[in-house]
Amino acid sequence: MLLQQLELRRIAIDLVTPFRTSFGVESRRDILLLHVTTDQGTGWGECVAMSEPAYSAEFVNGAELAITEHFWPALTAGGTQLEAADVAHRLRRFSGHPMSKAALEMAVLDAQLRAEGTNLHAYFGGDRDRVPSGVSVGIFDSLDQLLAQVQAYVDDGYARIKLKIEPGWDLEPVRLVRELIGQEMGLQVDANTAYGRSDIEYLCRLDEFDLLLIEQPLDEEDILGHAQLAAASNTPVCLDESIVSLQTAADAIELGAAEIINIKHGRVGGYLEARRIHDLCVDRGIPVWCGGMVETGIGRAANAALAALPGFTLPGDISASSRFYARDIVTDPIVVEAGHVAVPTAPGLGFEIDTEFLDSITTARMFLSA
Ligand code: SMG
Ligand code: MG
Repeated sequence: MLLQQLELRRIAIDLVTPFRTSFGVESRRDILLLHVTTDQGTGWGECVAMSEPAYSAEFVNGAELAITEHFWPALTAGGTQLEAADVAHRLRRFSGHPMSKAALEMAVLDAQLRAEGTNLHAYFGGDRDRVPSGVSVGIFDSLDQLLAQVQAYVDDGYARIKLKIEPGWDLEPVRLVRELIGQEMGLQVDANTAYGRSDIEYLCRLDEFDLLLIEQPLDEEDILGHAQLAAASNTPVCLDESIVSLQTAADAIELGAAEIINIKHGRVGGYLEARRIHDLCVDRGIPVWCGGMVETGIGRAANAALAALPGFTLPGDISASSRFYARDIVTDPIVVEAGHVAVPTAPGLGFEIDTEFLDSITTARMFLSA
């Protein structure tokens, strides 16, 4: 395909309820969408960078700059033909910014699949037409509020619960939620790097709650600390923030720091690298699951297609669009039925844009030509 134009579109979209994690609280998202025009049609990508550089070093204003000043010029230089599989290679000399690179690859991939009359589910070759849906539950001001929210998600039919934890909000919330949902339902926790190596003994006290996993308790760089926790605790240690590439995944597994991996395309630079990490984990016997970055229907559709691959043996953070948004920017938002979401089969990444609503929440548009 020949790239012709890139539209960068910023949208402002309210969350149905504030989402609090150990690194901050968000009530409204400022999202960068990409719409690429090629000689064979157009495609959409969603950049998962947040407003602040807190989950990772990337943030939405920085992503826009990286794409406009560096990545789009590099992709279009020379006007040569390219496919989605070439994007990461062409951007390889630039360090960092995986979410910005991933968004570009995603837009090109959407255009390519639409042009070929196929979709991401077929492209990946996932063997399921629906995937189990888990929900990520933020930190609350009170335990009563938490329990009411968890009960509502259980009533919505979610297949497993993930609780955000931080020092001061860990053993007690987990104990009460385990009591509420019973022993059978899948329960896991995510600390988003809020603990240190000196907390390893304390974190082992989570073992009594029979959790599916503990996600990223320590710093992104603290691979050794995660290996020490994995050796000390019965709860499987899962890495999120630490896994930024196929190489870091391979090393963390080898070092005993990753007993489970959360795969997010944005964190690793694209869906194609995400797929390679899946394949590696299948080879090494490491279970994976699909993470979420509070995506709109664009990213949610693509995540469901990724999660249909056979190595995704744990429920993903692929909740219904309504978990975060009263109205989605696609006409066919992800819904949860009997604890599962259907893998989209619409052309491309698997969604159609609700243009009228999208326009109504658009705050800025910029057009770059090749
Ligand atoms: O999309 O369901 C979702 C969000 C899942 O908790 C979630 N994501 O660390 O896994 C994680 C967080 C990162 C984003 S929190 C603002
Ligand atoms: Mg996480």
